[in-house]
Amino acid sequence: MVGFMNVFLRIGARRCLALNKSTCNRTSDFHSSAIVLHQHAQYNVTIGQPVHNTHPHLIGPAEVLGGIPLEEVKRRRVNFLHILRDYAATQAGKELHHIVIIPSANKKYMSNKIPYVFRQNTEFLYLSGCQEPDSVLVLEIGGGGGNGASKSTLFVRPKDRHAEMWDGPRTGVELAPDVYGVEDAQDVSTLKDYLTRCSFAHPNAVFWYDEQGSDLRDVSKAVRDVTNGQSRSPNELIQRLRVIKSDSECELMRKTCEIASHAINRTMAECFPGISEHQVFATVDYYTRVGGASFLAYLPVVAGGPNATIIHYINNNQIVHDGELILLDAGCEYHGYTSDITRTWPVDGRFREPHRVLYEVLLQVQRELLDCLQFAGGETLDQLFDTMCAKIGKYLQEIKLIPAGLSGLELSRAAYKFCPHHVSHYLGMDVHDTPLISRNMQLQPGMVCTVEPGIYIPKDKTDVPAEFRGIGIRIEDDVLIRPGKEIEVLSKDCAKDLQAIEALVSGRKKV
Ligand SMILES: [Mn+2]
Repeated sequence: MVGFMNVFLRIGARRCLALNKSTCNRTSDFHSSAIVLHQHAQYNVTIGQPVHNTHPHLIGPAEVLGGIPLEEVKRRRVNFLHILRDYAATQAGKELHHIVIIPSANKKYMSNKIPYVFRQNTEFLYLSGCQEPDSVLVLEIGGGGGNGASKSTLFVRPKDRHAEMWDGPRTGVELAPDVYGVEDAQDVSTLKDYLTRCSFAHPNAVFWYDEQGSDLRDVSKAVRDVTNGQSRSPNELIQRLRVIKSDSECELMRKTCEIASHAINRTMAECFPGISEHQVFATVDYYTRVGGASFLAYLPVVAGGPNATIIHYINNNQIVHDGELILLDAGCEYHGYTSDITRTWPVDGRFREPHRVLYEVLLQVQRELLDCLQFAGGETLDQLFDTMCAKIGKYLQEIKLIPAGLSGLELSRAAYKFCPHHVSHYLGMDVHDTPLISRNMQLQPGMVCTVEPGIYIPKDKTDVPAEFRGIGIRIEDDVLIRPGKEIEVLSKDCAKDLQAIEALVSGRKKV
């Protein structure tokens, strides 16, 4: 079958060359993409990012990014323009032309000519599938009562033999329409001229551009010059799409959570009294990458003993002693999708009494919160937060860490002092995903969120018994909301209950 496809593609490629070239390039169905990419693989041309021909172990056939078909990215653009049209229809001047300019990220440097790991701008990657820096996606819809034509143009860096010798291949203007399924591609240096022509052709056009979030200064300046500073960010509209994950995105979320869960299990199993937080960091980093992740999704929190009471502790340079807990908050990025998991365990594999008491309370709260997503009390993330405060309040009263007399809002306020952060955020391509989507929004199938209650008791909190001071615990899982109020705990493989953790860390159970 594969052989047959190759022959078919080779013949197809020749026929394609014989046709009018622009017609061929602009036919953006899967077959023409495969033909053109195949043709270039034959001539040993490489694209500016992994594609199926050059990296079949990473990118499947018909995919533009690992796990994401090109057709899906094209559909995202169509869906975004629908959202924009619907939005425009509710506004004055609904006949207007809309021009949306979405910049890529640029390379960032740690010191002279030494780059940081490149990470693409999420909104740009979501709508273009393009991993290259210094590129811009321009999406347009015409006026005409919301039924006007639409167009997608990708502005990319041109081919440049010298630059490519140093920094690797670029896709270039000619191949970009086939690789990314856009209608047109242009040299990024011509963007300003293009926008100027648009503004002449449509004097009342509405320009959408997120200047604050843009790394591309030249593009920001061009947009400002052309629009007189009159542009508005499209990100909220894009995030309305991004917050609901497609089936392929859910599959990637499953995988990234699975990789991180197993990496954290192995990290627990390799712990011993006297280990440094730094070594725990290295261990979880190692196992996520070996598991297939690109890198950790954020600087992990590796906090031994009382360091765990500092919520964003990232120094990760202390020794963890016998009898102390370790809090590890880590997640990875797999084909652009992130996990975010926290576990807390005794470094020597045995929960001491105050640790056990607090851990059982928090685990009970965390389990009940997962149920709330399915039944009641977790209709929105903000509601889940209120529920968390009430539940932590109730259970901490039971173990006498909060005065018995408190109730209602007073009790929740007292609980908030033990857990001064939100219980959840959306999760996806970014760790704190779709931040412009309110946490007051009704949860819907396809959303992914974290559930992460914690209890933190600083060493100097003198109004609780001494044995509880200096303890910080958080338990965080990643959850996919499914149809019919079902949930799928994506991080379910990560050891969580007391016995499982003790068995794993003490070596009684092998990973
Ligand atoms: Mn989180």
